[in-house]
Amino acid sequence: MDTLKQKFFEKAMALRGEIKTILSNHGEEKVDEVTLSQVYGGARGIISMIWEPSLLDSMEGIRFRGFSITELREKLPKGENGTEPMPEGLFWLLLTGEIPDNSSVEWLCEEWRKRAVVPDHVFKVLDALPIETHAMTQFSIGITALQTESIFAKRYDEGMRKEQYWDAVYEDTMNLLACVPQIAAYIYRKNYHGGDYILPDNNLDWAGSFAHQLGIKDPTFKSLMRLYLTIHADHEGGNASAHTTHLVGSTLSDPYLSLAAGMNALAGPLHGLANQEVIGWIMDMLKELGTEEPSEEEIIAYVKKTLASGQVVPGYGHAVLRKPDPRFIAQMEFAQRNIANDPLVNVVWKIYRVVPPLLESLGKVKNPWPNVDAHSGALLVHYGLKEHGFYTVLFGVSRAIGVLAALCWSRALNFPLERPKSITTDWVKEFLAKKSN
Ligand code: CMX
Repeated sequence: MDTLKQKFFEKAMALRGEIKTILSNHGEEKVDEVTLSQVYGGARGIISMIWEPSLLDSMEGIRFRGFSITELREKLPKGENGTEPMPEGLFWLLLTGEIPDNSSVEWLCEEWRKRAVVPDHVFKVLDALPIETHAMTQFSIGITALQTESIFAKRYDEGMRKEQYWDAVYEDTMNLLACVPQIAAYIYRKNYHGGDYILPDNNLDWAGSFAHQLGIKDPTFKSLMRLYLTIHADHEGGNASAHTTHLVGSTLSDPYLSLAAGMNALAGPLHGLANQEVIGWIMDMLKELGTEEPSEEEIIAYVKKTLASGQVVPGYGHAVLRKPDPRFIAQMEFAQRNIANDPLVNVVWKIYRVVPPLLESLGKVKNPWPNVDAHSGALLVHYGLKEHGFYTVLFGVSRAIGVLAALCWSRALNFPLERPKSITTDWVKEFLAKKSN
């Protein structure tokens, strides 16, 4: 058994024991009260799931195994030119709760290189799709086509025992994470570069090789990809892509099908697709205003127009956060350090100055601050990745790390089929009538 798998197994078995004790001593303890507004309002804030890898605080933002993004940027092993953390290190952390050393990350890097074998039929399936198929649809189909390789599905068919589920999910997770960058890059090169594919570079780390396969040569873009693929990975379990992967995984659908389902959720404009929407919205604004350097007044007028037409301002607001997203701030710091004079980046910063007070003035928006999607597009455009329709796939490559690490934990902890209770409005009426009698 490899070291990571061994470490994960030991931690998971220890936690399984702790959970057993907690439940036998405190299983009837209440952790939450639920209101009708929450039941009708998208289950906001209802505690209903265990998600070991990360926890979101509405004011502080995400903590991965207790570490903030700022701490991770300091503590995780860094990529080639030493500025940004390597996503491999984050995966190790999410799976074990420990910050890995350089040699552990090098091992993981090599392991994913070895496992990065995408069978030909996956590319054939992608090639068969009409070119106008959205990149996220292609990504989901590519992952689904790769499901032929699922060790979990194969072993389940052969009668695998429940205690062994975690092992098969770990193997599928490692293979999937090794392969998703190649599928994503294939889609990018097929859609936008006439099928001029670039093979992985085995001298590079996971994010560096992905940047190379996309065909963007600037070495700083590799650093950006390390940062990007680290910060988008996980945002606790209740967000739509994480929750969907978790739900589908709980049926013992294998990790390939579970991840594909999660990616379908990420493809929604209120979730991951917002990164595409943001840059489209900014470009439309610049076109309409006829300038690359709009004034704050011009931006305010455009935002008002967006709101008046019944649209949301993409990249702003959040279901949980109530402060500027630390993932936005991390990207802003990256831009300040590397491309502070870029006109589009400066537009993003101007929007950041004017949008929060405008949203606040509506009196209904709970969080007027930017989320992760408000900044990423401008960074990508700067380095030449201008095809907005691909942006959510980048998010998806990163999100795979978090949701698959959590899936390993869910099976190792023997979590059951997820099956919350739903009710009807008639049920609510009867409930209220009984209460008032
Ligand atoms: N622009 C305009 N109105 C907004 C808004 C925004 N950015 N954010 C919230 N609102 C509105 C909502 O549409 C809602 O209006 P109605 O009551 O008329 O329906 C009201 O404010 C209250 O919403 P909320 O409780 O503040 O926000 P929700 O938890 O319901 O929704 C989110 C959160 C992210 C869907 C919402 O803020 C939004 O649509 N933002 C823009 C899209 C976006 O950036 N999504 C990406 C989120 C991050 C991610 O998952 O990747």
